[in-house]
Amino acid sequence: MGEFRAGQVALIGKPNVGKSTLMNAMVGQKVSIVSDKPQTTRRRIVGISTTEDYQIVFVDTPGIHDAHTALGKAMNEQARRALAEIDAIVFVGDVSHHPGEPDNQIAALIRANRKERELPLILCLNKMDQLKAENVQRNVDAFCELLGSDNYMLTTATQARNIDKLAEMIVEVLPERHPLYGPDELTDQSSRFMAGEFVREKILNLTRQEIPHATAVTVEDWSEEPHIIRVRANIIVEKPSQRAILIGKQGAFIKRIGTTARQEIEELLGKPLFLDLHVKVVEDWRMSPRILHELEYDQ
Ligand SMILES: Nc1nc2c(ncn2[C@@H]2O[C@H](COP(=O)(O)OP(=O)(O)O)[C@@H](O)[C@H]2O)c(=O)[nH]1
Ligand SMILES: [Mg+2]
Repeated sequence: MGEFRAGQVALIGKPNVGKSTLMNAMVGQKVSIVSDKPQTTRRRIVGISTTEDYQIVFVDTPGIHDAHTALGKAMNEQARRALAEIDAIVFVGDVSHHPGEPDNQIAALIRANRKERELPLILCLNKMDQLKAENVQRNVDAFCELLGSDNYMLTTATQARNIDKLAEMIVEVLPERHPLYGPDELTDQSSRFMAGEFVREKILNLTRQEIPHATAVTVEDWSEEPHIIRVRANIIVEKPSQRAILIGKQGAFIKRIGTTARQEIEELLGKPLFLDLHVKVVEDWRMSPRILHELEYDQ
């Protein structure tokens, strides 16, 4: 057996290809929230997979996209910064489709970055479960050509298929090094931040297009008592009409959000939780550097 290997790996790919799902499968627990809405991941999230032989630190980045708002700018900045500190790049693509324009843009960014620094590149061709047999060769070849590498693995992140094989490919290119995090650490996010994210995930998954982009969650109070954790959080929206939708008839909708989020946060923390949710209207919060700072989206 060789020396211990450890390093940071950036997951790069257009929105919705399964980067967060892949990271959670690698870590073995949900550390990055998942939805079918683009731009779910708003800040850099770290997920850690440690065995006796290696530690892979995955960096799940917000996708690069047009920055019209302060939130968009902060997300792009984080994606770029993530690239500066890493030991390898895992490009994630949706192999059930032929690569399109967003993939081209990301490939160009990766090519430019590798010109400055020869970083190892691994292609994770995900959503293999939705890949039609007659398209396999065509799509796989197109991704390999686009990225200039045939170092790829076909995966189904939702079923953890070939995740172990992908991990082996990653470990092969990591430097021999001591672990960067303790053996039990799964993420560098605070429990407080994760609790807010879980609430946001439920909103993303229970509402339609307009609401998700207009929503943020801030944790206002966090007190740990011997047998229970008490949390008060604000759900921030941009308009009174959005507030009305989230609250629902006689508070039924927000109750549903609270119940499903609470169960997941309790699982994460291993302790009962009292979750007190409020909905607040803050016009144009996505333009406000102060609120983005409060949300930790600029860190
Ligand atoms: N069919 C299928 N769906 C997947 C797979 N991986 C992720 N998804 C789904 O794709 C959507 C986006 O996933 P997410 O991890 O949030 O993508 P991200 O934006 O790249 O982080 C979610 O609805 C996932 O459940 C996969 O391997 N197969
Ligand atoms: Mg994501």
